[in-house]
Amino acid sequence: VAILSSHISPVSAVMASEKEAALSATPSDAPTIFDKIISKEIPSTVVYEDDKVLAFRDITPQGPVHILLIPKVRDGLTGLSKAEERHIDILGRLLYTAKLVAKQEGLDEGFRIVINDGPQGCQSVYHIHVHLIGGRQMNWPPG
Ligand code: TR5
Repeated sequence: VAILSSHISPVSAVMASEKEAALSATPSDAPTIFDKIISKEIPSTVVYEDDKVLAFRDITPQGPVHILLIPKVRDGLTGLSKAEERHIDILGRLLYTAKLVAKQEGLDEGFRIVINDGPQGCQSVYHIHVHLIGGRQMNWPPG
């Protein structure tokens, strides 16, 4: 436990501040930082890209591998709770791409997929995104 907690303490500190940010984030359909990442106005480490999906490394990784997968066109999908039937294809594509990227990243022992939704789900960026986290043992239940 001592080894574990000393290993995760910096991550916990980041998680605490991210959580505070998320709790204070107001659901909104205003443009987000991800628009600037899609347009490459703000640099990111892209690990996968096609005409519909962009996958890039999270700036505050919660594991050795932490990648965000987003639709290039938000189309009202600020979060999963806003999903409509027209979003079924992109939702499937995000998950399928997460599997491809997990393979590409060598996460052969498993990984965690997370979609935070709304203030109670700790969502901080209102452009739907799938977190792909791996490279360490995950715990359950999540915090
Ligand atoms: O809390 P939710 O589920 O909304 O996840 C938002 C994620 O976006 C968090 O894990 C953040 O660390 C991540 N994030 C935020 C920014 C950012 C980023 N990932 C990559 N690059 C980023 N830039 C350049 N700027 C951010 N504000």
